[in-house]
Amino acid sequence: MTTRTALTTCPLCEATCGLELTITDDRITGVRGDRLDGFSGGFLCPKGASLGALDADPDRLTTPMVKRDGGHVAVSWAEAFEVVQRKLSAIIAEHGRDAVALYLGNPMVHSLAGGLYAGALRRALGSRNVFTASTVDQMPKHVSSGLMYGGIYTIPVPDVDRTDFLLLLGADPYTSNGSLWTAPDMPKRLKALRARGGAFVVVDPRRSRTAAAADQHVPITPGTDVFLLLAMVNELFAAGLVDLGDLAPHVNGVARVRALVEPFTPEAVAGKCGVDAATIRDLTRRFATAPRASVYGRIGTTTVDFGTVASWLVDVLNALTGNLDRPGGSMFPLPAHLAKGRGSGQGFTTGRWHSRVRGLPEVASEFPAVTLADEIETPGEGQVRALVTVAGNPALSLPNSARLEAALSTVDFMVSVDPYLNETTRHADVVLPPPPPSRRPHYDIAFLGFAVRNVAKFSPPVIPLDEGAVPEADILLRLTAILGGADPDADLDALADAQLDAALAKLVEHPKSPLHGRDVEELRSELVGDTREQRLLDLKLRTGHYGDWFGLKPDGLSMSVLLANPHGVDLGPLEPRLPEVLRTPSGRVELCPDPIAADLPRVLEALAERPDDLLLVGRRHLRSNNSWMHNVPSLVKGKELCTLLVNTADAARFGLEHGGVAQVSSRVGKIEAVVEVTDDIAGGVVSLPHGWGHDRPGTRMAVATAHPGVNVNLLTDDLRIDPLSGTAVLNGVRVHVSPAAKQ
Ligand SMILES: Nc1nc2c(c(=O)[nH]1)N[C@H]1C(S)=C(S)[C@@H](COP(=O)(O)OP(=O)(O)OC[C@H]3O[C@@H](n4cnc5c(=O)[nH]c(N)nc54)[C@H](O)[C@@H]3O)O[C@H]1N2
Ligand SMILES: Nc1nc2c(c(=O)[nH]1)N[C@H]1C(S)=C(S)[C@@H](COP(=O)(O)OP(=O)(O)OC[C@H]3O[C@@H](n4cnc5c(=O)[nH]c(N)nc54)[C@H](O)[C@@H]3O)O[C@H]1N2
Ligand code: SF4
Ligand SMILES: [Mo]
Repeated sequence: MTTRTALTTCPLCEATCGLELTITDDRITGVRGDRLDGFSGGFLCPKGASLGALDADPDRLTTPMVKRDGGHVAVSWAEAFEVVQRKLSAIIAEHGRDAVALYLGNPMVHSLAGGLYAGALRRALGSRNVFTASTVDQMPKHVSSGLMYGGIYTIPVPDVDRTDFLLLLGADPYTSNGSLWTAPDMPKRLKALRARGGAFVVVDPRRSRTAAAADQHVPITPGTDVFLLLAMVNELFAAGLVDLGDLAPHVNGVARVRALVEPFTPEAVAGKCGVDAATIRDLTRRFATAPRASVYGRIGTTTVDFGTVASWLVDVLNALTGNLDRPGGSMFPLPAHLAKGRGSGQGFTTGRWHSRVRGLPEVASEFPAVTLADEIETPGEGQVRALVTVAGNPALSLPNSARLEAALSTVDFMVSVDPYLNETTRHADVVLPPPPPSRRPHYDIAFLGFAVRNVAKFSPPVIPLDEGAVPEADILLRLTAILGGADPDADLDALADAQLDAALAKLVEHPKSPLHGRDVEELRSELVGDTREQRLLDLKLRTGHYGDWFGLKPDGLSMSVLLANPHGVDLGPLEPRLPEVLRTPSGRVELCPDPIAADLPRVLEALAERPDDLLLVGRRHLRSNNSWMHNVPSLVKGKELCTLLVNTADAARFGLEHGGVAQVSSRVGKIEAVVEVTDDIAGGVVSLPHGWGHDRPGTRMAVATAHPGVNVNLLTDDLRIDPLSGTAVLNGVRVHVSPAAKQ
């Protein structure tokens, strides 16, 4: 038995914590926060602490599986890829590329392989039927950023370490550890904000852990943040609090915004959102007069009826108070794998094509996930007959999941890249399992772009790949090759080199590039790394903003520098990036984009509608991670996590008892859930977490099956979306509750 320690980066959420692992032989036997990681400072949450158990989960698949006689059996990789190639190419040959749909799930953005190779997979597939978890999550923020700044990833993050006043809407970072806002140890950062005399306020229908720690908790009617934010902007103008400061020369559309928000006075919205006019005025004044302030909205502001308008208003408030792009406000990170921009560009549009069945617009080259079932169910030319899922569990994570599951069981062929046989992959004809976290490298392509400091860190695999295992990068590349028409055993090195060469060719051919005129093959030979992922990342690092440009900037960043600094490299605090970061045709921030202005009449109409009697919202738990970590015993033991939160008065009104069982019904379905009576939730609101419902046959997750919980997405409605982004309405779902009939 040999024991050693190794450093890694936790890939489980957006916080990117550094971990120090104890490794005994080929198992993780201990996990501690890495105190020398300058960014995370030793922080560790229960999910990170259970990385060893997750990594060694006996239910994790170690070989590909194919469906035979209704069950799944292990096969070799060669056989699995041969089946995939044969089936997919036949379907494409007969029905065209749109007949194959792709669903990319959340862990794709937490893996280096996904960050580097998912794009090529999408392109090789060449189908319009691409779906991702973004349209049950953050797509409204991409759309508002695309329209305002020209780039969908140009999302400002609260500069939490330097701000004086933070307004958080529909987010519970004490539990989620932040989202589109990478800041490990959020509790410590928020405490530090208060300790230096600042304040933070939480708007949430539930007294979340973050709300409980805040200076002020403002309960709100679900789905109505848009009205609160409109009234705050209205009040900024009315009270003469608008002051763009240094931002003014970079912003178009202020007068138009003023006209648009005119009807939404604090008095006009108070009844609708359940926040009184005096509180709205007070919040606005404190926000506008704080030396440095930032407003941030997350799940409770995106997965709602007016998600895009609310996401836009968040940035409008920051801009009108001069807090956009300044220290202590909301700022644009500059990660190491990217270069600076040029200050203008093509801008962003949606609806370049539309979905076949519901005619929904394409957004960021994908369709709303809510319409995947439509496209599978509806016959005709272009019908989806095959499905590729990568790191997704749509059977639990998409609205109206009963309908979706029924649709999944009808596709002609389905292949899933996933380590588990779960609610989704049980439908797959072929399952291709990636190696566990300990066997793969990590550099956070997605979330370092939303980090509150510019940092860079590469973590090599801490345990060598098991005999016969295939790295996820290779699984994705091989699928890419197959979809591109290659044999199932095509040479991946050639494919990966071609990708590197294409990227290098752009640089050597560009007259303004420092690498202009250099030799592609020679540059490729200088790339450092044991794997193709690492070498591709090296290319991005060396040609990024801080890069060494292949020796032209000897002090610059490269894979070699990151390998020599396993606790990470600090690249400094966020710096103002306007106008360089912009890609709008005007070269300015478009504060009032036309598509958003065009959605305002819908908001005004909704203002007049009567509030609903009872609305369902979601929540997250520190020990749970969407749908897929319920197979780790330490994370599910103890008190039941999947409960229906009901306010005391509502419990009396509906005849519900603490610990009893309620029946909850909506337009699309009916479930039964254990009741937790608490005044942490506002009257007229009930809450159920998502990701549960592990009671389906044909899965292989023993622990999860013993703690099934119920699937809230049997209640959420696939017909309700935010039209600008196609994002599902998962919060503010109309429901009825009653005591369940006694068994
Ligand atoms: N009602 C309701 N529904 C929601 C939400 C909500 O708040 N309320 N939240 C939504 C949000 S924000 C999100 S992001 C989505 C998530 O939706 P999805 O991305 O569809 O689902 P996850 O639960 O994240 O499941 C991830 C899948 O990836 C697999 N996996 C884990 N690690 C890896 C890996 O390294 N490689 C591969 N290939 N696979 C891996 C897991 O086994 C699992 O099957 O759910 C959404 N659904
Ligand atoms: N522990 C843990 N961490 C996670 C995840 C997880 O499942 N577990 N999932 C990860 C993922 S994929 C994501 S996207 C992020 C999400 O990160 P967050 O958005 O911070 O996540 P939530 O904890 O769902 O917080 C949403 C809050 O919005 C409130 N809410 C619901 N409806 C409304 C509304 O209409 N208005 C307002 N103002 N509030 C509302 C809910 O009560 C809840 O407290 O978390 C990530 N981190
Ligand atoms: S907060 Fe997120 S990144 Fe940090 S240990 Fe927990 S799961 Fe991992
Ligand atoms: Mo998410």
